[in-house]
Order: sequence, then C-alpha cells, then structure tokens
Amino acid sequence: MAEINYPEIQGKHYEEVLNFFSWDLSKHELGFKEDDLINIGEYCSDRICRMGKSDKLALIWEGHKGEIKKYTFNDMRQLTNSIAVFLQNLGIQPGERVCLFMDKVPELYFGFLGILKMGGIAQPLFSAFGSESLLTRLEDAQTSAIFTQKKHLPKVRNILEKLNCLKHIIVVDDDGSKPLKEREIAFNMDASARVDNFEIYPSKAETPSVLHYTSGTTGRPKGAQHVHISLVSQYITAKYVLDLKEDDIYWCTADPGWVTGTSYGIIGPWSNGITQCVLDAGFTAENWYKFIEKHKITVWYSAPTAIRALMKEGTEVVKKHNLSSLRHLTSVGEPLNAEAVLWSKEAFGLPFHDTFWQTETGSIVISNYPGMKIKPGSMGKPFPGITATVVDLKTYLPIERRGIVGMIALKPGWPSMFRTYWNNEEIYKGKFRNGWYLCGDRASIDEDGYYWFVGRDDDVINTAGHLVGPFEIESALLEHPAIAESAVVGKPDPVNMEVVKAFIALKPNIKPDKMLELDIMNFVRKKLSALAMPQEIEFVDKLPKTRSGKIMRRVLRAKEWGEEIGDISTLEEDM
Ligand code: 6R9
Repeated sequence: MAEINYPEIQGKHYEEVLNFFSWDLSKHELGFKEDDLINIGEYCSDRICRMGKSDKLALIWEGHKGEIKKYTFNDMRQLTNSIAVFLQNLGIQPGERVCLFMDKVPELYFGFLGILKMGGIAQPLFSAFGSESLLTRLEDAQTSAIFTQKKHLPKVRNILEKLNCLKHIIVVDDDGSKPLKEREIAFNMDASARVDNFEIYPSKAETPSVLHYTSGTTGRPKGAQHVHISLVSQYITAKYVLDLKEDDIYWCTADPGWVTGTSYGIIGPWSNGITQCVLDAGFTAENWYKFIEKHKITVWYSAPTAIRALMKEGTEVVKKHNLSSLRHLTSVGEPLNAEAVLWSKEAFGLPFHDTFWQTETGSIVISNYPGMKIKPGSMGKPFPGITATVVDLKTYLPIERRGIVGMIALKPGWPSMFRTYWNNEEIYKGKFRNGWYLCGDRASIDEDGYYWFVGRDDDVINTAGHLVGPFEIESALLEHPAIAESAVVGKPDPVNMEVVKAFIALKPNIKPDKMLELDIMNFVRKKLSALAMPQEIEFVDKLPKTRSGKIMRRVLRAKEWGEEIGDISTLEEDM
C-alpha cells in the first residue's frame, strides 16, 4: 500500500480540516493498522517509552495536604505492569470487571491502565458514591474485584453479603493498623516490585475495555461499554480539540468516576505522551489558581460549574496569581453560558472553548475547535470525523432549515462510540432511529453550522455537570420509613445549573417538619451520594400522575423552571 501523506492539522482552520479528515489519519499517527492488536494500557505507557519518552513526566500528583508525587512514563509503564501481575495472581481473567473506587490517587490512574493491560474491563465509580449506588452498579456488572482505600472500605463491607460475585477487595493504602477482613487484600503500589516485562493481553479493536455507568430517566443506571479502539478517537480529539502539544502541562479537573476523567484524564493525554497534573483536593478558587501557578499548567479542561464558582470569587483573586502559563482553556459537561466565556477572556485573557459529548460517545463530538471563531454560548461545530445533525422530534428526520430546535443525532461509526449498554441491548437499540444515534439532547444549528444547546430530552438531572437519574433517587426515598411517594426533578441553580428537588407525599399520620426534612436529605446522601441528595424538599399531599399512574415529572419541572406546562391531557385530575 502506498504511504499516504497526511497533512499536519494542528493549527489548521476548521473548514480546511473538515475536507480531508478521516479516522485513518489518527490510526496512521498512532501507527495502527487494521487487524493490529491494540491495548489502551500499552499505547499509553509502553508505546510512549518506545518513542524515547521514558524519562518524561507522565503524572504530577498533588494531595490535599500539599504532598506531591511524580511519575515518569517509565514509572507508569512498570507500575501498571505490577498491577496487571497482581490481578493475574489473584486469578482475575480477561473480560472480568474490575472496579476502581478511590479518590483521585495515583493508584486510580495506574490501576485503570493495569486492568486494561491484563485484559480486564475497567469499571470506574465515583468514590463519593454511597453503598446503595455502589451495590447497583457492582451487581449489574457482576464485578469480580474492586480497588479501594481504607476510608471507603466500610461502604464496600456494608454490601458484601449481597455481592457473591465480588471476590477481591484490594486496599491500596492499608497500613496494617487494623486487620483486613474476608476477601480483602492489601496492595501497596509504590512499594510493589516493579515489573519490567509483562506480556500484555492481546486485545483487538473490539475487545471490551471500559464500563462507565451513566444515569437514565427510568430504570437502573446503564453501563456504557467501550472497546480498545476508542483510543483512536480519544487520541486525536485530545490532540486537535484540547490542542495538546509536546511541552504542555495539562490539567483535567474531572474525576475518573465520570467519563471525562478517563477519556481525557487518562487515555487522551497519555496516548499523546503528555505530562498531566492531578489535584486530589477539594475545590477553592485559591487552591486551583495556586495549582495552575505552581505547576505552570498550559492546557486546562474543566466544567461550567467550576467556572461559575470561580466567577463568583471574582477577578481579584485571579490577579494575585501568575497564570501566564495558561494558553488553552476547554470546558465540558453542561451548557457553557456566554457570560462564562466573556468572563474568562477578561480574567485569564483566554476564552473557554466549549465541547459537547457524552459517556456514550466516548470522545468529543461537537466543539469549538482551536482557532475557530467562538460564538459565546454555542457548543461549536461537529468534530471533523463526526456526522451530526438535529432531527425532528416526531419524524426523526434531519431538519434542513436552520435555527429550528431538534434532537442532536450522530451517524454511528466513530471509533469511541459505545458498543452497547451492559446487560441492556434493548435500551441500547432504542437509542437509534433512521440510522441515527440520538443523544437525548435538544439543540438548534445556526446559519454558520454552529450548535446551540437547548436542553435535555428526558428527565435526567444535570447537577454540577454530573447526571443523576430521578428514578434512582426516588427508589432510595421510598425506602425511608416516612415516605409514601416521591417525584424528583431538577431545579434551576445559579452555580450547579440544576440541583435535585424532591416532591414528597408522606405516609398517613406523619407530619412534615424540619427534622424530618434533614433526616430524609441525609438518608439519600448516605445511600447514594451528596450529588443525589435533594437540596430542597417540598411536602405535598399527592403527586401529579397520568391516568395510567405514571408520575408526571414534567409538570413539576415546568413549575420549577417557570415554563409552560404543555400537554396535560393525560393528567389524572386537575392539580
Ligand atoms: C462528557 C459528559 C452527557 C450529557 C449530555 C448533555 C450534557 C455535556 C455539554 C452538555 C451542554 C455541553 N452536556 N456537555 N450540555 N453543553 N458542552 O458530560 O458525559 O456525564 O454522559 O453527560 O451532559 O446533556 O447528554 P455525561
């Protein structure tokens, strides 16, 4: 085959790239040929070392006490091997699910790659999840092993009885002070024997890699299943949308419990051989600016919630720090308000570039490409390898006229598209119409081809950039002894975009009061997570329902948002 001469596209104009882009460009850059083996763990560590970057820093990690750890690509290569060997010695087989349930410690990042190197399926879960959230997802995936820290161990122990599948609980920070229990085993990564040579699992393009749980409107959370070839998308979008270059110091603020933290907090930057920083500490504007200044961060990937929180603190605190290292800012997770873009230009001298994608898409699909004219408030245009449109809400046909709101739809076929929902082929199939994958979001496209986000097409709540399903919260609420019925909706919030609001009907003879309200809030926080906890509770006598008995969340939501209630012909009776 003749060698194709691919042009360099970094820094090129969007329209120009659109004309010649193909996914083969990414494969070509990665040296990947059809039918080759491809293992994300290998591509992110061994391959980078082979390129002569063994001594380059892969990870600069800072903990909440200000402690710093640094690892080169060679350290990472060896330590991910050590983890892979450790899992093999436990008897974990390729294809088994191994969960990562930790704060943003180095073991989380290297554990992810180690699991992939031995052929396991990595299942990252947010460490703030409570026992119930954890149980649902481990049960569904029939997870064999879990990496965790001492502080999260009680939440795992709580549900162990119900989880026969879970054979190994690997504690990464055990100091021997308290004896471990049944099925628990200690693993100290930094002290582990470094493994220089490991026979990496011969995964192919379609071998399952990552299982990311995401919330839906009804039913249990769904596990979006990804495969190793996803790297082709994550690599090239990290390079051309996040604009990562050899000498960059990159910071992705997302937790790998969510897809941004894996696609662009692990795979994207490291497959490009880029140094990245991780801050495992709570948010304050001061802390964040200090972090950027100290590590001379150049490219920053964050979220509107965080940006709005920074805006609240004002520009005075920005001026106290030298943030001149920053050169490219990007955002994901929720609509990025025009004000936030304008503010960031004022505060940092750089606009945030909005990017749109989902757990299911695995990589950025719509974005403000570097160099593209930014229209503040718009998500930008489809990435060159992505065919996108908006379709009519009823016919699912592309809307030709510009400016009309429809559902965002994508032509399947890009490498990082999810392959199914774990155990749920039915719901997976339901996401496609007329050959289009439906994102579940509404938008319009303007005359210049820019996409403008309108809202979600379902009842899923987007709080601080994290999706929470009303069903999971309602189910937890029903377990509270005082509650007869509940409906959960998103309520507008200036910083988090939405917060969870619960409408609750109590059991007969139970009177609402402040104590009960707090008790209910805590009940959900412990069971699920702080994100899922209702920030507001409204006690009602009964909930609006359809004649067939379905709760009409739409009606409650419209009230919260001051919107038209819409068609209520199926409402049981007048409210
Ligand atoms: C990566 C990620 C996906 C949902 C998505 C949409 C919302 C993401 C957005 C955005 C407006 C943006 N969303 N990016 N809404 N503008 N730039 O967030 O994945 O957790 O699966 O959420 O988030 O509603 O459908 P995930």
